[in-house]
Amino acid sequence: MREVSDKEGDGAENGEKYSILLPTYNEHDNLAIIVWLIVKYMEKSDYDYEIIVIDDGSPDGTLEVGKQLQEIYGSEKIVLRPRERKLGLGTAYIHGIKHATGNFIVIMDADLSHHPKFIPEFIKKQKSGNFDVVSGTRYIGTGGVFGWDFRRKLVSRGANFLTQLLLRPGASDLTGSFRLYKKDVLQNLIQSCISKGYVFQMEMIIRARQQGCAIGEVPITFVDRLYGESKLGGSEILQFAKGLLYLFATT
Ligand SMILES: Nc1nc2c(ncn2[C@@H]2O[C@H](COP(=O)(O)OP(=O)(O)OP(=O)(O)O)[C@@H](O)[C@H]2O)c(=O)[nH]1
Ligand SMILES: [Mg+2]
Repeated sequence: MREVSDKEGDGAENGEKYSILLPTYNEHDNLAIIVWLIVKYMEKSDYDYEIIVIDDGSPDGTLEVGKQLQEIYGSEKIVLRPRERKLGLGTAYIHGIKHATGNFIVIMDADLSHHPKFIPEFIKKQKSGNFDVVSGTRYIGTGGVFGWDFRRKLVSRGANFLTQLLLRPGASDLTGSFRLYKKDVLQNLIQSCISKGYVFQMEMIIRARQQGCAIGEVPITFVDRLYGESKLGGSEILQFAKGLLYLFATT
């Protein structure tokens, strides 16, 4: 029998395991910090977990950082599942899920925009209502965005607003990507999703609702990346608009 501990969580006793997927492309400066924070908050809560790093041949040596982290934390905790070259986020998730041994999957960015302190809150929320999906939201309660210029805020708000209007998805943050899923639910969802790029996260949550998933929300603060380059340009916005119309037409 396990000893009774004074830690906050009760995950390990329940046989729950959380696989945290970290897709990385040029996150050399961020990976060690994000992993350290995940370990800190997961250990504090006493949940069983693994961190799966899916690096797509980052030229900045992100994978080397991963290897060093594996030596520090062990290969049970840090699982490296690299791919040869940049193949995109959507397939990075699929690749990661294939190797996940947990019954829950946490998806988050590795660039410190998503703070690991919210993971235990996602888990508590999931338990509170046996939710299929728990989605971080910047748009209710204490949630918010830091470090974005007006243009980017406008794009994000606009995208959410338009989508709320057209699709009525019943979730407040559609374009965010910090979420917890039951593994089997996520596998089904990913298979039914067609879009690539920014619209992918939105399609996931909309299809989740469509398929009758129970969705819980947790307010998160989102902080713009400090290190590395942002890729939101005019072409992404256009792609998003196309994707939205596509979803509007097909769902
Ligand atoms: N494995 C893999 N990871 C990727 C790829 N593209 C992006 N990522 C990672 O996915 C996460 C989200 O990508 P970001 O570049 O932060 O996208 P964003 O948050 O929309 O944009 P910015 O933060 O403004 O650059 C980060 O951890 C990236 O390193 C890819 O093609 N393959
Ligand atoms: Mg980012």
